[in-house]
Amino acid sequence: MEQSYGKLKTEVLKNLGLLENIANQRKIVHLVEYLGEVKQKLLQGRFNLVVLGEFKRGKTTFLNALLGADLLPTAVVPLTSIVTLIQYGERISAKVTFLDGVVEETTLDELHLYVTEEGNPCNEKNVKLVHLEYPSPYLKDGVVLIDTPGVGSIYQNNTDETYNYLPKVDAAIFLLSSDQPISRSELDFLKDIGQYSAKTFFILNKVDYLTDLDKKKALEFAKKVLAEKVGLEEINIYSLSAKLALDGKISGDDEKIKASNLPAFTAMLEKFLLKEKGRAAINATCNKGNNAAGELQLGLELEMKALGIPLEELKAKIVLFDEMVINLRQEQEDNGYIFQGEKSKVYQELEHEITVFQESQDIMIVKEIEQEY
Ligand SMILES: Nc1nc2c(ncn2[C@@H]2O[C@H](COP(=O)(O)OP(=O)(O)OP(=O)(O)O)[C@@H](O)[C@H]2O)c(=O)[nH]1
Ligand SMILES: [Mg+2]
Repeated sequence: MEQSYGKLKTEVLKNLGLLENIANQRKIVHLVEYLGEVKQKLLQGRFNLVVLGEFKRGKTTFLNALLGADLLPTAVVPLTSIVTLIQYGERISAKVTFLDGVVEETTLDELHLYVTEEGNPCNEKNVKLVHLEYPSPYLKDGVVLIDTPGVGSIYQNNTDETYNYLPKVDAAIFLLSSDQPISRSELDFLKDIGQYSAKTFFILNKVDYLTDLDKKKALEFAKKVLAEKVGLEEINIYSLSAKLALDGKISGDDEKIKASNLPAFTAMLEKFLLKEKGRAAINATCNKGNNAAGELQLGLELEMKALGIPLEELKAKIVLFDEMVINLRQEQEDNGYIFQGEKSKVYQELEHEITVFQESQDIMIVKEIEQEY
């Protein structure tokens, strides 16, 4: 198993290298960078587990609950505006990377000044990413937990931030909310995620709002819609309350944690990270390679088409030109005949006039000679 994983990894890295070469030759800088990053990620064994969903589904609260601390800011209004990466570190630290490449240390207390719509409206501070380090067992072995801005809110910049990050997703945790039935836009978003993510986990959050009967109905509805509209049969949707789980973890209340149903999800996640992460990483890398290959192919096709258009036009022009030459020759010939005809007509008339003139002159000369003699 380990050997076949190693072989697969080598094969995938080789193919990514081939794509990188093509992108390099064709000077497609963003693809060269992207493929380089994808290769590095596979080589270093990093795994991007990204929390995704529409705005206010409880993504950030869920991440806090998973890590057992109030790390990232949450609110009732659309809030997260910047992608935040959480990696393993023995001590807690936070760094802000700006769009110009400058990196600054910050504190958890000041995070809201960079990663929220309130503290950093429309990203006026030009933040690219925020990196946190935190000593959680979920983050061992290269797992990077990533919080993203919710899509679909009035803040288009938040939707764009998350969409721009999709190509880096290896696996996704997709949050739905039990107080709002799954929507058309959530289904569209899921299809987009599917292009990159090797595995998507589903959470139906905020079930503390519902009675057991309503919880069952909400779950059945979400499953039915995902099966019918996205073709996702046999999926597990974990219904839980991130808020209750976070409260329970912070206060050390095991009853609350149990009632939140978070343990059912974490048990599955731990198993996945232990046993299936390697395969998922390879699959996700193949998805990324396929997408890059698709982009390269599209570019080549467009270029070939662009080259083909003048060729076609040129051929048509040559045909037209040949026709024009034939027409001109014909016209020239016709004109030649007309010209010849006109010329002899003029000659004839001239000859006639000269003859008449000569005759009249002859008569006059004869008359003059007769008068003299
Ligand atoms: N009742 C209840 N409220 C929750 C739960 N999870 C989150 N919330 C609340 O929902 C609101 C939104 O939570 P956030 O974690 O900020 O949601 P988000 O998806 O990160 O929001 P954006 O980053 O703006 O997209 C907050 O007021 C949370 O306290 C839950 O399980 N139950
Ligand atoms: Mg958030």
